[in-house]
Formats: sequence, C-alpha cells, structure tokens
Amino acid sequence: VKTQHPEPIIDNISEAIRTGEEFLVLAHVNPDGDAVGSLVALGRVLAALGKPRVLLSPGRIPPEYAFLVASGEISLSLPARDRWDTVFLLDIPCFSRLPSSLSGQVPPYNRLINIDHHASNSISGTLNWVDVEASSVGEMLYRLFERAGYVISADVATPLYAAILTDTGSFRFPNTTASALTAAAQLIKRGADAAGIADRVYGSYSVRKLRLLGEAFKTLAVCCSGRAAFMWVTTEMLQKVGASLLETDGFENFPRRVTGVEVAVLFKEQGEGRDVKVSLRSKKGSVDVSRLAGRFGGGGHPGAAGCIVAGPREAVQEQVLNAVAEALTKADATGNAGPGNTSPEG
Ligand SMILES: [Mn+2]
Repeated sequence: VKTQHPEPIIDNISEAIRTGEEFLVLAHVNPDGDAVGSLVALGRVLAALGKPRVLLSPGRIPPEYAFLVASGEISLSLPARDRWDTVFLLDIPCFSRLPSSLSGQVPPYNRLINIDHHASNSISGTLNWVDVEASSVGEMLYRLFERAGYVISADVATPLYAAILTDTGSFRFPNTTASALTAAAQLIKRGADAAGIADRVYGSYSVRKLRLLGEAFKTLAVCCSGRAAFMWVTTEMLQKVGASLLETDGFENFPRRVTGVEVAVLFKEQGEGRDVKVSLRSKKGSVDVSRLAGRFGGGGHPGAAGCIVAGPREAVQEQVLNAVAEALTKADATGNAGPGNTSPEG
C-alpha cells in the first residue's frame, strides 16, 4: 500500500464534492490556459459524478484554448438562483479577478471553495486550498481527483495537461517541479496527447497574430544596463494587422528571452490613449514582480505579475521602467534571490 501524506484540506474538498448538491464553478477573468483547463476539467468530473453544475464563462476564451471547451459547456450568464449550494473559485486570488459578469461579487452560497496557487490569494472561503508550490491549479486538481479516486478520463486529462503545460511556460519556468512533471506524466497515461495539445496551444498561431508579433518586435528594447527588456502592443498595431488584444496571449514571454535580462515587461495598450496593461516577468528571481505590480494596484506571482496603469503611453513606460530600475537596484543591495513562480499572472 502506497503511503500518502495526510492532506485534510484535499479530503475536505472531495467530501464537499460528494455531498454538494449544485455547483457553480468560476475561473479568473482574461482566462489563460490554467483558468480554462481547470474550469473545464472540474466541470467534467462533476458531470461524471452526476452533479448539477454551471461553469460560468470567465470572459472571451483565447483562440489557442478554444479546443479545450466543448460547445455549450460554458454558460455566458449566470442562471437565476437565490443561493448556490457550492461555489468553486479556481486560480482566482482576489474578487477583482472574478468573471466580469459578476461585478466583483460572488453570488450567495452555502459553501465557497477557494483553490489557487497565488501567494497573494486574499480570499477567505469556507474551504481554502492555496498551494504556492503548485505549478498550476491544473496540477492541484489532478492531485485532488487522484486522491479522491475519481476517474480521470482523456477529456479530463487533456484540459489538466494543458493547464500545467501553459502555466509552466511549456515546462521551462522555475515552477517546472517534479510534482508538475509527475502530474503531466500521469495525465499522458490517462489519455492527454502531449504533442497534440502543444501543437494546438503553440503551433496554431494565425498569420495575423504572427504579423502583430512582428510589429511588437519592432519596439523591443533593453534598458537598466541590459537587465530589463520591454515591448509594446499598441492600438495602431492591432488596427494595422486587423488583430485584437485576445491575440496577444503569450507575447510577454518574448522580451523574457533576451540574454541577461532579469525583468521583462510587456505593455499592452487597451485602446487608443487608454489604460495600459503591463505584464511583468522575473527571470532569475532577483526581483519579486508581484511587489512591483502591487505598487500599481496589480498583483500575481513573484515571477509573473501584472497591473493596469492609466495612460498615456510615454508616462506609463516611464513610471514602470523607473520602478523596475529601482527594484533592480534594491535587489543588488539586498542580494535578494529566490526561485520564484514564473507562471502566468493567472
Ligand atoms: Mn494559474
């Protein structure tokens, strides 16, 4: 008999699934692969258990993750209920990241179950399972399903594998742990097609998206003596190639690839002269970018974070790059380092 560590929180969650009558499952707005994959996988396990459930749309699904979702599987609006029996929050560190259709509020519930891997998680549910060591919520759900003895069919293994694949940046970021790879290996055994999923996620860019990337690359620059790199996606670029902001998913990984860079920044203008979404990545763990993002009202993980800064562009760039420079100087002074979780800010 394999000895398992006692994990009371996981057992409490599986008990809540067993006894729950009706479930509402939520994942964060601007969904990434972990949000979409976790949402769909939990929905399918609840379906296999014969549990009534609603998966509320976290917002428009980026095209590279659309293959994970079956038609009609996600509800665009919340059906009317006085009260939900059990509400799941997946990969949601704070109420401001709830699907925007909820206007920052969880509808009335009997039980709120919070499953996340963000260190910044500030939600106090009925049951809270926040594992900052986990690569992704997908990995956590794999552990939950395995421990609870639920059947992990190929249609559950596929979205969970996609969640782990994308939150580890294709098994490249420091959160690529033995535990993440073990989960991924087990999911392949359960029918996840690793090459097929990677091809759908990374090998299916539209020509438009690649042209937009080309435009963005023209703005790639380094600063802070080569220790930081940044890149822009502007409204003009989107108009020029006929693309939308949805097609910029994954762009934040490119400035991160520059040799010697410790902090990478992607600026995405949210409309002409409007707010700018800033994605921050820390490459070597010298800077905790969740703190940097926090200075602008955002958040995330030490290795991957984001914030929204009010335009215009020049001012945003100056403020953010000044903060990056300060953080690098501070890192030199304190010798701060750590592995850091560089999964996407979701
Ligand atoms: Mn995640």
